[in-house]
Amino acid sequence: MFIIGERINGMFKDVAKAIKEKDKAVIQALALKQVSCKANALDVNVGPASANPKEAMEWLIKAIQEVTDITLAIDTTKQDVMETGLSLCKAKPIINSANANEEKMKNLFSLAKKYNASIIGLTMDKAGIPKDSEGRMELAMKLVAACVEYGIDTSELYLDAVILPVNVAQPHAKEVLKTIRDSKMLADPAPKTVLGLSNVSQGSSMQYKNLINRTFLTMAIANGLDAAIMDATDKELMDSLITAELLMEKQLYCDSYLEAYRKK
Ligand code: THG
Repeated sequence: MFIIGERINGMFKDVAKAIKEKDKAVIQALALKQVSCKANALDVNVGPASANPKEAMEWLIKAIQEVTDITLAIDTTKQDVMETGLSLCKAKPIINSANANEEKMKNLFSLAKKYNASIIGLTMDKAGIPKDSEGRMELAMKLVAACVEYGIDTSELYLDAVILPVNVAQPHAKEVLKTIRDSKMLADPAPKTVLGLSNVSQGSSMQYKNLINRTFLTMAIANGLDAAIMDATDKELMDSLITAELLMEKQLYCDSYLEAYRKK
């Protein structure tokens, strides 16, 4: 599993405050903690309330790269913020995200080519998120076609079937799982699959959020999920991930497999 740490996101109060007060230490500690918990990349999102998102993105990336050269997933809906972010990355970046809207695909697949970036493609368009896997697959096909059109290897595409909060969109979870399974057949090499895992528990009762996240992650891994934007610092979530991968024969069994994974 390719783990993209979700914590550097202005949606979180501590991050929003650190951006506002230009408190680098808070961001750098979050970056290092996620890396030590085995994140393979870090999502970077200035959050909805940022007054100057371009400046905030630049500040975040510079702060992070003072302490680690890890892969960054630039998480923004704004084209200029995206390009600023991509231009600053030391490692090969990830665009988070494109969707199946024509204009958006044109802009973001061009940027992926220009910056040699991987690209997350959401199975949504101007009409929103389809209610079933068939609708999601139609949009996934458009994203795969855009790879071909812009000369991007289909293995660089991470299809995101967009999981919605289970408390308000319960029928979607099983459709997302089916989309993950079916996505593999769209191209050779197969596109990868990713989820913004914590969406699934947003708005659910606090006492069940972590349980919902780790149960859904386990199910998604059983259906072939390749990557997740998730809380790598959640120990029980990581234990579930490692165990699910073990049972899918993605890790070699040994009696102390959790410790062995963390030592790698
Ligand atoms: N797909 C892609 N990118 C994404 C998402 C996605 N980026 C953003 C988001 N979704 C993934 N990141 C998060 C981060 C936090 C939460 C959900 C998704 C979250 N936070 C808690 C809440 O809102 O209840 C806690 C917030 C807090 O503690 O303040 O749920 O789907 N490609």
